[in-house]
Parts: sequence; structure tokens; C-alpha cells
Amino acid sequence: MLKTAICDLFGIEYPIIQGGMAHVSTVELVSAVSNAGGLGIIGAGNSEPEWVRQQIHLTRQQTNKPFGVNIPLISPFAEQVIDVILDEKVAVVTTGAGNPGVYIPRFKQAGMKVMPVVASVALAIRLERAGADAIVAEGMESGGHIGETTTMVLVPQVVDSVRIPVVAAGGIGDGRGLAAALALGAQGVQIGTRFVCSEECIAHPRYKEGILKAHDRSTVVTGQTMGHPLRSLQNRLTRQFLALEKAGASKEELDLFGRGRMYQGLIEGNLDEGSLLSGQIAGLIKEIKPIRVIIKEMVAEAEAIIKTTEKES
Ligand code: TUI
Repeated sequence: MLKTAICDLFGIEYPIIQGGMAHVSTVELVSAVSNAGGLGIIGAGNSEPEWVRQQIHLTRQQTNKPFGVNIPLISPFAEQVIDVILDEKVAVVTTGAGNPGVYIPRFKQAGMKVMPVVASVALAIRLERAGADAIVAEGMESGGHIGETTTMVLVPQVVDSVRIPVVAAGGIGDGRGLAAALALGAQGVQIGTRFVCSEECIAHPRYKEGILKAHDRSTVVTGQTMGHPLRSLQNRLTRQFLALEKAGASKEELDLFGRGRMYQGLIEGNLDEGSLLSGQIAGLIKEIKPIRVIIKEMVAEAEAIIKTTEKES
């Protein structure tokens, strides 16, 4: 019942895409999502190209279902990672934190599907023209690097501005969110924070616990002054970072202060000094579960909502 154009485009069972999150979207999470009928996406983050190639090979050993790779275009290795992805002919590529327009012809030539993540209508329109197969419209509720518009506001405007399928991201953590995204005209959802709190995700248990303990106002946005707004759980690091920004620290100083923090937070579980990327939906997440259970419950809940709505109208 939840079959959409996104399922046909990628050859997947459910219109559920896993966000390609730096450090934590590795073979373990990616293969679990793809094997459960969604689309797993390796997060290239700031990783070196050969690490990405290895993750692609490992994922191919764990699943014969389609999966993708996400490249944040601000990575110093973005160009080299793109070469690896072209070489490996990965089924789907998603991009973030920049405009992938110039790379799209090469991806298309290699027979890959391209689904850029955008935070504005203008970029969605430009990337449809440049040949994108679908678009992820990501609201500022999301964790990590964000734009300025909410999912509720962005998604229907992107839907009305392009003809390719739109996937909603930001603030979606259960079947109600999935049903709401479909009601806004999206053909699927991209899920990040909810999937971090899965049994399969390699995120540090203390970081997962931090998300489980979060409430509706637990996240903050740092990096506005450097033009790289980043949402994460509030902790000692975000307080120090915001104090530096307030004191007028330069982009170079802030870059230096922020270096290596994601690894410290997400993988080493350093709750005070590490960056704990998280969306605002953290407050909704109460339990670590296996990926197949998260997906099954999400689909069942959305289907039940849609059925009731249909009956009432
Ligand atoms: O990309 C994300 N979220 C991310 S990437 C990331 S890794 C990172 N590493 C070091 C520093 C900062 C981040 C962590 N989280 N989401 C997709 C997304 N893309 N959100 C917003 C955008 C975006 C913003 C501006 C996309 C395009 C854009 O275009 C500007 C332009 O050039 O037109």
C-alpha cells in the first residue's frame, strides 16, 4: 500500500531512505536498512576515498539489495570520493551541504540514480534541470548541517516546484511522520536520528543513550557565524562553541576548535567534548530497536493512519 514512485525508482519495498550520516552510516546500518526493504546509504562524511571504497565492498558482501553513498560536498575529499563512486557504479548517490549540479552528468553517464539533498526550492529546481532523478527536501529540524526552513514548510513548496519525486527529511521518527510527509506530497522519507538508535548502528552506546534521554528542546544550532549551521544535542562543546562565536572568533579558530569532534562524540561516546549530531525528533525516540522492527512499525503505523483518513473522507 505504501508503494510510491521512489520504490520503483530505486527498486525498494518501502519508501524509506536512511540518511547517509558521517561516521555512523557504515556497512552495519546500511545493509540492515537495505535488507529490511528500505534504501541504506553509506555516509562518506570527511572520510578518505579508499575507506569509502572498502565500505562499498563490505556492503556488497552483506546485501544484494540496492544501496547508495552520500557525499557532503564540503568534504576535502569530495572530488576523490566521487571518482570512487563512479568507478564502483553504486546504484544511488546522494549529496549534501552544497550544489552537485556539475557532477550530475557524470553520474548519469555511469547509469547511477542521483538524489541531491537540498534545503531550498531554488536549488531543487536547478538540480531537476541538471538531471537529478529525485530530490530530498530537508528541513531545519534535521541533525547535522541544515538550512533555514522547516520540513512542513519546505516539502510542499518543493513538491509544487519540481516534477521528479520528492523525499521529505527532518523531524520524521515514526509512522505519523511518514504519513504526514506523504500528506505533504512527498513520495518517501529520509530518516537519520531514529536509525542511529538501532541495534545495528555502530554509534557509541553513550551517544545513543544521549538521544534517548533528549526532549523536544535538547538540540542547538552552532556554526551560524561560519556559514555552516550544525544541529546537535546541547552539551559542554556546544556551549563553548556558541560562547566563542558570540565573542567573535574567526572561522579558522572555530574550524580548529571543531576538528575531530564528530568522531569523538559519535564513535568514542565523549558526551562532553564530542559533537552529538541529532535532529529535533530525538525527544520522540525512547528505545533502541532492530532496524527491521523500526521499519515494520513505521510502515504499519503510517498505513493505519492513511486507512483511517480514507474512511473518514
Ligand atoms: O549534508 C547534510 N548534513 C550533514 S553533512 C555533515 S558532514 C559535515 N562535516 C563537517 C562540517 C559540516 C558538516 C553533517 N550533516 N544535510 C543535507 C543538507 N544540505 N542540508 C542543507 C544542505 C544544503 C545547504 C546548502 C544543500 C545545498 C546548499 O547549497 C548551497 C549552494 O551552494 O547553493
